[in-house]
Amino acid sequence: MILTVTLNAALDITYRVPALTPHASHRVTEVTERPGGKGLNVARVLAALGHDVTVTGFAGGDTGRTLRDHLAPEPRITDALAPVAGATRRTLAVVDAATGDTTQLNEPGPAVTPAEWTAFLGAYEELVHREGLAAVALCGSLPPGVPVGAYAQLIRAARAARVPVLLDTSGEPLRRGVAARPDIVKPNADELAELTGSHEPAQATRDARRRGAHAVVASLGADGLLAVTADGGWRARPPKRVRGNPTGAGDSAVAGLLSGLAERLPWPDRLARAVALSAATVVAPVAGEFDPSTYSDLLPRVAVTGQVTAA
Ligand code: TA6
Repeated sequence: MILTVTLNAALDITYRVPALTPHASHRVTEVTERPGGKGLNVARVLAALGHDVTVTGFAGGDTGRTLRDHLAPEPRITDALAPVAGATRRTLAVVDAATGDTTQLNEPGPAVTPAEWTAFLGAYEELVHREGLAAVALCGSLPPGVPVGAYAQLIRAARAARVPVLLDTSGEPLRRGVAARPDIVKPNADELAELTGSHEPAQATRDARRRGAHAVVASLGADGLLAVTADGGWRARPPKRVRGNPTGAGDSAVAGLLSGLAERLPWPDRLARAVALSAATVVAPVAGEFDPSTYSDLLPRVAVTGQVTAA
């Protein structure tokens, strides 16, 4: 079983419009509504790969209820979301059908009270000590009221329970989380530059690892992944560029890394899976889903090459 944590869960709304023009009114041609926030997207991809997943974080209000209703029929996903008095946020992705470009608008999320946070911590402690837990993923932004060092705290609890933990967040929660020594951290190029001050991905990835993470896997968008780990360094590149909606591509990369970890695959195989899943998500219309035929077509063609990792 894999546990994903989405403290700032969301109801992801995707609008498709023929062409997005500033200052114009638009007819929406297609609407989709899915459980979202990064850890929930990761969970749905893991479930599609055949893994059992427990999801936690916060859910509240009508949006929280709708989100949980969407999760209920998923046979491999167990809902362990904690209650919050405020309403779960919505995120809006507007896809321009003409160009394929996506504009993303994310609400801040419900205010979490100190009592709600304390109750969550108790439930999380119990979850990380469950028999058979293979890995924990901590994903996404923090809702208002949750302490900025929250991920560092959750990483320490997972490590104390001897469960591998992956972190995917940004800003100060990422900085503090990395210092708490997660097993894997997966920043994108902007998050990595903000963390280290370096815009050179190879140097920034090594620097992020020196700050405490055991392995750093940087997602470089259409250029694939760059990994620096205790076992070596690798570059994984997709065989071709795919066009589509990149929302959730990073979440699918996380699902690839976690599933590979749970299945004890060597690093190059985990990275190939992460890159192929990520590209197959760009082709799918919404985050948290991927196109299976694109995935199986790309997987054997991802190029994984060793990299020199010395500073
Ligand atoms: O990665 C895509 C996505 O997970 C969307 O589904 C949306 O819910 C959003 O990102 C949440 O990201 P945030 O960083 O605001 O927690």
